[in-house]
Amino acid sequence: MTDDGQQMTAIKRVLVANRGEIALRIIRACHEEGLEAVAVYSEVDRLSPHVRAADLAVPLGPPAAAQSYLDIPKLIAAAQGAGCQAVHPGYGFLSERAPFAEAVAAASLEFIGPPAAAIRAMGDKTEARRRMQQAGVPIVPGSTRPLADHVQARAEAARLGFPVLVKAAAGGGGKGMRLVREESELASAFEAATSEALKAFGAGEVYLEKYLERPRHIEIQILADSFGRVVALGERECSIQRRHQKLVEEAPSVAVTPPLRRRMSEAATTAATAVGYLGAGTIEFLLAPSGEFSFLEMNTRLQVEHPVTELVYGVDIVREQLRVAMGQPLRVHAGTLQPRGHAIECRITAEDPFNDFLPATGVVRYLRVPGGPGVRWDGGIEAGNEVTLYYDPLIAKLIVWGETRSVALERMRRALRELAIVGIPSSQAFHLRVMDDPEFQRGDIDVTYLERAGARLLVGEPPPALTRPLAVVAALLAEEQRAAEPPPPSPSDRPAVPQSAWLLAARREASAQ
Ligand code: MV4
Repeated sequence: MTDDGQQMTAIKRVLVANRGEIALRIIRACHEEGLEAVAVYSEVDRLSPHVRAADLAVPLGPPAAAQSYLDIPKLIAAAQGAGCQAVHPGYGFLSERAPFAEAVAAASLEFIGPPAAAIRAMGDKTEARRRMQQAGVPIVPGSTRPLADHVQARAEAARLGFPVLVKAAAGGGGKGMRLVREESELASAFEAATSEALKAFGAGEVYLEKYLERPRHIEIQILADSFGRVVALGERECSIQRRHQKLVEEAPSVAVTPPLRRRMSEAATTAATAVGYLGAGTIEFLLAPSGEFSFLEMNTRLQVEHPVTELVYGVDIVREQLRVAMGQPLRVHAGTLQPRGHAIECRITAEDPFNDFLPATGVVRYLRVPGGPGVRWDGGIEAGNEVTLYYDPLIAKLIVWGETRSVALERMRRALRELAIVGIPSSQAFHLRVMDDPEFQRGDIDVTYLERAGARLLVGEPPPALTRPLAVVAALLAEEQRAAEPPPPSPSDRPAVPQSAWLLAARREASAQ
């Protein structure tokens, strides 16, 4: 880009350096923005919807991520070979690797994301804390430099008071993190976190934070353009997590009042400005029960849960990313941004909630996607596709919008009941139980919610899994003969939850085994 923010080369074709639902999401945005999209795919993804949705598709080779979606030279070669002018990294994979952003720029391609310097500053958690402190953004009390040894750690912990968290400077997302409730545990936690961080990130530096009890995880979506405009699109409530994997997200949060939203938005735009941010980013905060919030980390990429913000703000975040990369101004105006209604997202994963969320593999034989008013399905696989252990277990994001939180909640229950996945276990039934949980319904949640509620949510019989071969065959045959389906039952014998005849047949088959 030139100094006045204008694009040197017009973008006509974008390489989407990702797979699955987010690749498809980005391809759709490209098409609406009048751009061509180029997909990349590993051998196991050749039949994926994102490949067929693209205008061109470049094979990357073996399924292992290191040899496909994480292979920087291969991706750069794909972009150049396909005549692209820009690269969108999506989330995960290379999206927050500064060397990738630099390699893209070095190949004279536009990186659809922030400058590498912003990725680097926020990737180093102690540097991020220093930068935020300097900018006046409240941070969790703790150290702003890595600690040299556990002697230093002991002094810092004495200053903060127990409990404290030992965190990896190169970390994020909970890896290399240790909770320390009393001084006697500190030295061993320091060593454990250091070696875990060294193994996971190749960098063993750790620092300390005061441990906040039962906070909410609230994050603010921001957008920044090359004309100096930074806007905040309100918050997402992301407290419903299991082992640092989010399962349900919503916008807005029941805990955020309009004045708190203004203060958090102000802090988030300040944070983005402080690192020279461009494009879409997210500032994560912990919100204490007292109402105090503090900076946790910044995600310098598009996030999985971006759709809930899109639905309540009426903004297409991916199209805004594309516009910013093309040197165009944001289409959103801070003065007019008001959340409208309520959105909830469930991450439907190929995991068995009744078996400790064991990742499931296999072929999705049949998929009935929910629809109707206020329902959005951001999926990346369809019937016939295989779910493998090479990548994350996300099947799709089911997102609903309603005028109020309770309308959205009822709509999610309805949509979850419409959904049918035959062939592999999924988190569907668990999501229904979360929606049915009185604590969730009251919005009485914090980051420990699933830890506390997990057992209660799993009591009772799991619904019969539609995964046994004969259940699959029954579903397929019945689907084929849909035309001959009997009418729904008459009022006198209507079951509590209406089901199609084939689904009932498949369930009978499954439970008969
Ligand atoms: C914390 C915290 C309490 N106090 N930091 C977990 C992952 C990483 N992103 C930061 N995490 C936490 N940091 C302080 N000082 C509690 C958590 C935490 C958490 C945060 C967000 C969402 C879910 C969580 C689950 C457990 C712990």
